[in-house]
Amino acid sequence: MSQVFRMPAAAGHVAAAAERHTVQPASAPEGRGRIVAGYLAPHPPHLIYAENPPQNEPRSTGGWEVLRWAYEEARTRLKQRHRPDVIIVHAPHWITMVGHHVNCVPNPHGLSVEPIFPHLLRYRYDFRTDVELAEAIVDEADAAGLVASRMTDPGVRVDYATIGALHLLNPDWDIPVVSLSANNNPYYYSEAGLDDMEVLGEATRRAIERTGRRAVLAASNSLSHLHWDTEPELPEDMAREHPYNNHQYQWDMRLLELIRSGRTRDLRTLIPEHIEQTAAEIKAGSLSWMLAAMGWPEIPGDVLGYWTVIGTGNAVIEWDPGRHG
Ligand code: 2X7
Ligand code: FE2
Repeated sequence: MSQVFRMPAAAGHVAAAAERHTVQPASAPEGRGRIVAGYLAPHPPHLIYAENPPQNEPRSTGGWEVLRWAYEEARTRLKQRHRPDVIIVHAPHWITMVGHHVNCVPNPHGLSVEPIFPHLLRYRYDFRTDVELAEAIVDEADAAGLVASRMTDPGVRVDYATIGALHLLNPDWDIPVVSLSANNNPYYYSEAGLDDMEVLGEATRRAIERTGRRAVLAASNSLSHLHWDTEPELPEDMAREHPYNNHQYQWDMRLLELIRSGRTRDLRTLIPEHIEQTAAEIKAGSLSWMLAAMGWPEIPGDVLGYWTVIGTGNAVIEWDPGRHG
């Protein structure tokens, strides 16, 4: 079924893409390009709301501290250890019906409003895109037979899952960004779309290598995804925050145990089952994209924190090949 959105790479098609590659100058030295770290970086709007940054209009009294402290640690590592040229994010709420889109707008800016929780997230964003890398990812994905497009509309309104992960990883917004859409395929064809994410991940890695970037990848996904349909009067009332049910929690723990012990091959097998059992948001493919780009490394993921947000499971996790490789 995933073939609906993935054409076999015909010889002429590949040659055309290869020709495009040769005419594109790479501004960074060849051979320097690599993925310096990957993060599972969930985006519930509650986390930004709880931080009270100047970009967000609503005010809070805090909440969800364990996840926010995990992000604090991720930010320190990102700035002090990884020092990336670019953060590449794949996010499930920029939904594209046909193929994979990459934001190639040089300076997206505007107001991002969470449609279900507008009282929590009305966020003014203004950031720089690494356009050369963004275009290289489109070319590589295209050459691999995926349906891939450049988003070039300067008025593009950036979704809250992209903004959420990027703000929480780097609230200074002083590192260029590449943002990828989530093709809706998995939501129609169960986990069939995850195959595409493997191809997109590998294409992303090739583009990083070709353009010579030091890249951090961010998979903007929650884990288990059943959630409450009513909200407390005070949204950050932590007396009301707990897993949706024990089944969801136990399945998240199964996944995290494999991640913590570096059993990535087993993790790859478990992901579709975890999705089935918990309606997990990783169904949108961000985690599979990221780990495929990193070559499904058999190294432990460092779980910096796990907690629930309106009952959904959320973990901030770092994979650092430099530390374990
Ligand atoms: O998008 C989300 C999410 N993934 C989890 C929890 C709450 C709201 O929004
Ligand atoms: Fe979400």
